[in-house]
Amino acid sequence: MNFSNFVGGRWVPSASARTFENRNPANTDELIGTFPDSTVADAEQAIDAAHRAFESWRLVPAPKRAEILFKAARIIADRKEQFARDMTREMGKVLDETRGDVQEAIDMTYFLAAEGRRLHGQTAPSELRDKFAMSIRQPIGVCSMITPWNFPMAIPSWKIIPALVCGNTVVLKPSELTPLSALHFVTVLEEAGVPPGVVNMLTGGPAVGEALTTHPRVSVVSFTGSTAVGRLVNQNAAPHFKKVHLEMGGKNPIMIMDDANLELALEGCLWGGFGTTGQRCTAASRVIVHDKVHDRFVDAFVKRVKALRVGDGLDPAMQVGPSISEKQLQKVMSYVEIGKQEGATLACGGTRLTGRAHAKGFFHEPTVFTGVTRTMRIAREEIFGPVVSVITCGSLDEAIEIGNDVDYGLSASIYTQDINRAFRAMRDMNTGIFYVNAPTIGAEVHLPFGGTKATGNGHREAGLAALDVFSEWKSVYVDFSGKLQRAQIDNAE
Ligand code: UN1
Repeated sequence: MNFSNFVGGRWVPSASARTFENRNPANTDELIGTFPDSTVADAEQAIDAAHRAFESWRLVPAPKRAEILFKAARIIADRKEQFARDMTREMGKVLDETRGDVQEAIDMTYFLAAEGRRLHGQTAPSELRDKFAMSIRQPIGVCSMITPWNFPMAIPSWKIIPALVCGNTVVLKPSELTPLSALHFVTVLEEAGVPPGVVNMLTGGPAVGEALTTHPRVSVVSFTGSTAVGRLVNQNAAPHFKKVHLEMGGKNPIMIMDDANLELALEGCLWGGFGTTGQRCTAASRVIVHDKVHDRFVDAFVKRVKALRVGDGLDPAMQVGPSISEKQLQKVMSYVEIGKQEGATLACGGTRLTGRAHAKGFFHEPTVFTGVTRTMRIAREEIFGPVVSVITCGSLDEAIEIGNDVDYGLSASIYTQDINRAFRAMRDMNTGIFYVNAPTIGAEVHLPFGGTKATGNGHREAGLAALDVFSEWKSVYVDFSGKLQRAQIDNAE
């Protein structure tokens, strides 16, 4: 199947006529489709279309914009199963998880579409007589969005829906590894009645990304991906003072105290560490365990990790899918080597799976390193694969210190029965998301999502915080006194 770009309300090939292939990471014999390998000229056309559409879309009453989005949510809900299956085929994660990904897009669409009847500003008394004061949100213009492959429908929804409800227009470049799920989402928006040019999508590589982050007509750039690329995005966008939202890496710890419910902690570490094959920015890639329970925890954890079933995500018996690509798998394998060389103990896993069921995909054994120290690269760098590093600690203070001692600050969690410890950790972990007695993954759509330090640049998506990325405040003063009144002067005593 040959898929197209969506520009100005029409499905069109790239002007280059070049395409690239999208293949199933669980079985590379399966071609999902070919997609346009777009050029800078294609990106310019999409930006122009979005720029033209902005003038009319911004004037559509927000509740009307919202009606279209509600309809889109209903259509996605109707097609959830098909979209989930296609997502597993192109991305690899197991069906339960791709259903969750589609559900997250539905939830986000309902949640933020409802803002069409709110988009609250403030009214405040004026310091002057016969004068009215208020603030309102205004749309900004063309928003470009660069989205990753690990949440191929959810993350485009996190960006597109708040942008649209606020009255902006969109140019989306999804990851080249998962364009089909983004295309499904955009197709639904078209079907629901989003007018031509309001949402545009084009597939392609870094040249398109560069155009979307440098073009003078783009006002907002929202990017989710690696910290290295996020830095480039920020630099590209700086000369024109674009508003930039960045959501980047993580090295998220689960802290297990000596009073923890160990069975619960085990389940959390399995899900947080190996769910989505460890390919979440929120993945629990570090487990910091109190030394009093360390051995007991590790024994049970390793047993359970060895029992995880790795394979094609369409098979309901499987719990862990493939890595997304050969390149990503190579990265995982190189970190396994790094861990060994650094002197960590390989407690289980560590090898690519190449048997008959795995030979055509990018499968790797779920891997646990123990005896990891906080200075090791496997304890500090984002691996984005099925590798968990276990570190010991002697106290809550030490766990928090180790937990915070990385460049990233996305998510963290603690397992303890002691409410005082839980609250101290909640206060002292320098992250954007924190969990008590739950793993580091599992954020819900109606709360802000994002992180501190090298994870982000101070913005949040999801929750009402998403509106702040895609709107600007306008403060409005209406003087109905009929005379010149000077603030700070005419009302001074
Ligand atoms: C990501 O980690 O890349 O909180 C996104 C979660 C999901 C979203 C994760 N709702 O785990």
